[in-house]
Amino acid sequence: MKILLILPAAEHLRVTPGSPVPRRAMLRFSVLSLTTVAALTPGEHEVTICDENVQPLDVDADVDVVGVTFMTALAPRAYEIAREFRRRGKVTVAGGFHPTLCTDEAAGHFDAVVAGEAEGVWPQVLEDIQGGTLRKVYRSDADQDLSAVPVPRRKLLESTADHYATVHAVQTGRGCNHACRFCSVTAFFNHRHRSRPLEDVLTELRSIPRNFMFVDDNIIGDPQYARQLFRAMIPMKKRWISQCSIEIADDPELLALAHRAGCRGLFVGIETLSEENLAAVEKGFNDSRGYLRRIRAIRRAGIGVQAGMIVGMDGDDVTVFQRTLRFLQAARIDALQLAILTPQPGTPLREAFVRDGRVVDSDWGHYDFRHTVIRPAGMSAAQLQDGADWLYRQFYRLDRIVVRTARALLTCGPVAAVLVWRLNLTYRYDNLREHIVGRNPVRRPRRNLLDVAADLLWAVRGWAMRLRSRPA
Ligand code: B12
Repeated sequence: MKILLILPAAEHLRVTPGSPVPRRAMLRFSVLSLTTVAALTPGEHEVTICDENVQPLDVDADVDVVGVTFMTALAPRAYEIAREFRRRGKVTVAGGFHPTLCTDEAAGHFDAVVAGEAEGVWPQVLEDIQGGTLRKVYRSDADQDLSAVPVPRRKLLESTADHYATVHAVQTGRGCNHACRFCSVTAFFNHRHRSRPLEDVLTELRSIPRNFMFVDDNIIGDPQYARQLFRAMIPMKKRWISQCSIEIADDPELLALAHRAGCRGLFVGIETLSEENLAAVEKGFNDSRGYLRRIRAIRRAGIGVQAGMIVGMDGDDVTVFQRTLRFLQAARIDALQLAILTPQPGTPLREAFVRDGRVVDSDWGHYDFRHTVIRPAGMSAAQLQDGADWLYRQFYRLDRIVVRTARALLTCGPVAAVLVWRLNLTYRYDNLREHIVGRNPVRRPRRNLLDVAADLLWAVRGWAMRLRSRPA
C-alpha cells in the first residue's frame, strides 16, 4: 500500500502551494513520531511524510492510507485533513498525544485510532486494513519494554531537511516519573519512565552527525542510566540539547558528565516562582528557593538554560509578569518558553478546571499555550493574556538578546552562544509574526525604541511580500 504520514500545522504556520516556508529553522526539529511510525512499517509498503510546517499537503495524493499525528492544538486541522481524505475514499488513521488522550473524539473523525505507542500495533493496523478487518481503536500495551523502538527513517525527510535545525532527534527513554498535574506526558505514560536498551541508543548515535537533539521528556529520568549513557558518549564528541528536570543541578557529577558528553543546552521546567503554585501542581521537588543557585550551577557547567515558565496559576496575580521577568534576567536564563496555564485533556488539572466551571474556551486550536482558555483566580483573563504577551515580548527585546548571546559566549562557549542567538531570534520572529505586544497590567505602557523600529521594518517587509505575491 501507499502510505502518507502527515504532521498538520496550524493555519498561520501552514505552508500552502505558492507560499514561502517561514524562516524559523531553529525551532523546527524533525518529526520523530512519523519517522518512527515509518520505521515500523513493513517494507512491502511505500511511505512518504508530509510536514505541513515546511511543505504543502496534496489532498489528492495517490495514496491508500493516511496516518496523522497530532497534539491537542492541531486537532482541528487534523480533523479537516481526515475529512478531505475520507471524502476521497482513503483510509485514515490517527495517532499521537491528542488521539490517545481523547480517543473517542478522534475516532469520530478517523477510520481508526492508535492510542499510545505504535510499536507492536501499527503493523497490525496495516494488516487489518489489507484484510478488511480494521477496528476503530488499537491500544498499545503501556508496559512494553523499549527494545522494540526502531531507528527512525530520517531519510524520508531528505527533501525537506534544510528547513529543520536538525533531523536528528533521538529518544533514550519515554515518560517521566513525576506526576505534575498539568502535564500531558504524565497522562500519556501514566507517570512512568522507561529507558531504551543503552546499546540501541549508542548504536543509533554512532550513525548520526555531531549535532543532534535528545527529545526525552527528562534526560535524567533514570539518573543511573543517564550516567552510563553520558560516560559512553564522551569519546563520541557529540553536541546536543535536551530537556531535563532542575534536579540535575543537585548532582554535580551528573552535570559534569552531561557537559563532557556534549550537552550544551537544557530545557528546564521551572514553571513558577511560587511555592504555593508548585505545591498545587505537585511539582514541589522544584523548590523555588534554590532556583538561582541551581540555574547558576547548570550554567557554570557550560550548559545553557531555556526556562519553561507558566503564568496564570491560582497563586498568580497581576504582579507575576514583572516578577518573572526580573527573575529570568537575574538568573541569566538563556531562552524562555512561556506558557499560559492550559488544562490539556487527560490531565488532573483539566478535571479540576472543568469541575469548577473555569474552562472558558473549548476550541482545541487555542490549546497552544499562547491563548487564555481558563478563568484565572488572581486576575482577569484579559490581564493574563496581556501580561503573558508583554512578558514574552520583553524577554525577547533585541538588546536583551544581544547581551544574552554575549554572556552565553563568555560563560558557556561558542556552541551554546550560537544556539542562544538562533533560539532567541526564532522566538522573537514568532512574536513579531504573531503581532504579540501585550501590556504589563501593573505598569503604564513604555516601548523600547529598538522594538518600535523593528515593528516598522516588519510592517514594510510584510507590505513588500504582499506586493510581490500579488498576481500580475
Ligand atoms: C520534541 C517535542 C517538540 C519539538 C518538536 C515537535 C515536532 N514537531 O516533532 C518542539 C520543540 C518544536 C515542540 C513544540 C511544541 N510542543 Co512539543 N513535544 C516534543 C516532545 C518532547 C517529544 C516529541 C517526540 O518526538 N516524541 C517521540 C515520538 C516517537 O513519540 P510520540 O510522538 O508519542 O509518537 C509515538 C506514539 O504517540 C505514536 N504515534 C504518534 N503519532 C502517530 C501517528 C500515527 C499514524 C500512528 C499510527 C502512531 C502515532 O507512535 C509513536 C511511536 O510509538 C513531546 C513530548 C513527548 N514525550 O512526546 C512534546 C509535546 C508533544 N509537545 C507539546 C506541546 C504543547 C508543544 C508546543 C505547543 C509547546 C509550546 N508552548 O510552544 C509546541 C507546538 C509546536 C507545533 N506547532 O508543532 C505537548 C503536547 C500536549 C498535548 N496534549 O497536545 C507535549 C506532549 C509535551 C508536554 N509535556 O505536554 N515540541
